[in-house]
Amino acid sequence: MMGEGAHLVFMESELEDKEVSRMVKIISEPRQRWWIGLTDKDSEGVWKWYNVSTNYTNWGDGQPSNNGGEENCVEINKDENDHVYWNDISCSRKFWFICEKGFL
Ligand SMILES: [Ca+2]
Ligand SMILES: [Ca+2]
Repeated sequence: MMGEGAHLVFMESELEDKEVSRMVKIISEPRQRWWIGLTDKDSEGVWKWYNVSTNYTNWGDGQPSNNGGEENCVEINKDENDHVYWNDISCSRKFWFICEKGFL
């Protein structure tokens, strides 16, 4: 996952989130899910890009929900209205993923 200096994308600002959302709208089918690099697995409810706390979030309605007490990773997907939002979900799911290179 960390090969070649790439890692799951960190969207640390609205600008970066909008850029990733723009790409997802182009490449994604509706309701197709994509992993991003946000997690609260170290401390429930404390969301971090790998190990850096986040100031910016773009959660969907009712998220993060921590369903079943085990939603510690974050996917993004676009809904039928072409709106891209974040959702916490079990880390064991298998989705496509979005990586970035050259940013930390
Ligand atoms: Ca959680
Ligand atoms: Ca959720």
